[in-house]
Amino acid sequence: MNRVFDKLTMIFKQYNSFVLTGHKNMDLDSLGSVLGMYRILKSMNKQVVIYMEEEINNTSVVKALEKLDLYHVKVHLVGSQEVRKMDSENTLLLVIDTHNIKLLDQPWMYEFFKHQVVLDHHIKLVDALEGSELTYINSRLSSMVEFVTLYLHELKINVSPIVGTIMLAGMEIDTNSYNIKTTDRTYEVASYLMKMGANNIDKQTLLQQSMEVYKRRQDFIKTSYMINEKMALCTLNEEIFQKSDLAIIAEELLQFDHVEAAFAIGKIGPHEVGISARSVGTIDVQKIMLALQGGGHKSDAATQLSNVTIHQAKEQLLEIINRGEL
Ligand SMILES: [Mn+2]
Repeated sequence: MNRVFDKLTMIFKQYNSFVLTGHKNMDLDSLGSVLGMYRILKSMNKQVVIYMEEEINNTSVVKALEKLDLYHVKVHLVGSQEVRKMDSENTLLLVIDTHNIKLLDQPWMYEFFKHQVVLDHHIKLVDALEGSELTYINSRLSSMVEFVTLYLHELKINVSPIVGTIMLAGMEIDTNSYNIKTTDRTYEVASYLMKMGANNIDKQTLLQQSMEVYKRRQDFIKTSYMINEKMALCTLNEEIFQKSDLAIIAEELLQFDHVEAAFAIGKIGPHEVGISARSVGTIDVQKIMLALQGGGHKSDAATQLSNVTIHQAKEQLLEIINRGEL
């Protein structure tokens, strides 16, 4: 990985102005890795801004931004209007934590800026974004926080304790508390973030959820059932949920005895049904989601189906599972 770091440093030296963006519906891994990269570029005396969605749905991200304020850590956040006014010829766009144009909150940005770098840890898509300067996709990384922390380490740059905390929380989210995609290096990165002052109390606050939301999710989890010896399923009602709700439910189902893979199905838009799939690693849920036009990782995948009911989505899922060839 050191060669990528050298390459990045070389590229960064050629620009003075940078825009950083994570993926749509930013999560803590996206935010944490963007903040870490912001720090690296700032230490190189660059002009850097972070693109931030107007409406932030992820409560952990909202809390993280409040914490930055509280600890007087200044980061330059901008909205899309400000980005449009930037020098598109001489600014480098850095896309972190996705390489899928559909997952950019403002896809036009990718065309707008003439120079781009794409860094991601999700399984590579056929139509991956091609950064003019560099595309680096490594699905063996637990998270983009892992990547950026290793880069910080390489450059001997520290982040402030609160940024370290946000980064640690991001890595925890992406690994489902060090249960998936976790390697010895992931723990080393966690240790390095702790050495920089990452704080477990703040981290817990960031990861905490509102009790109402929790109770509502638990109600659905109670209705979950095993669809075969190793797989659990939860189907939600007709309300519209966030994709992250589905992901959390699927993840929570993994804690139960015998569950090796779990699925949560629910409406995520007026005409869209989402399926979130998680596995402890023994069952390849990515294959199952791919068969439903989705994608992801072996232990962490999802799909979105249009113009189907929850019941139909469930039937499709069961049919693929029952075919048994996966
Ligand atoms: Mn991530």
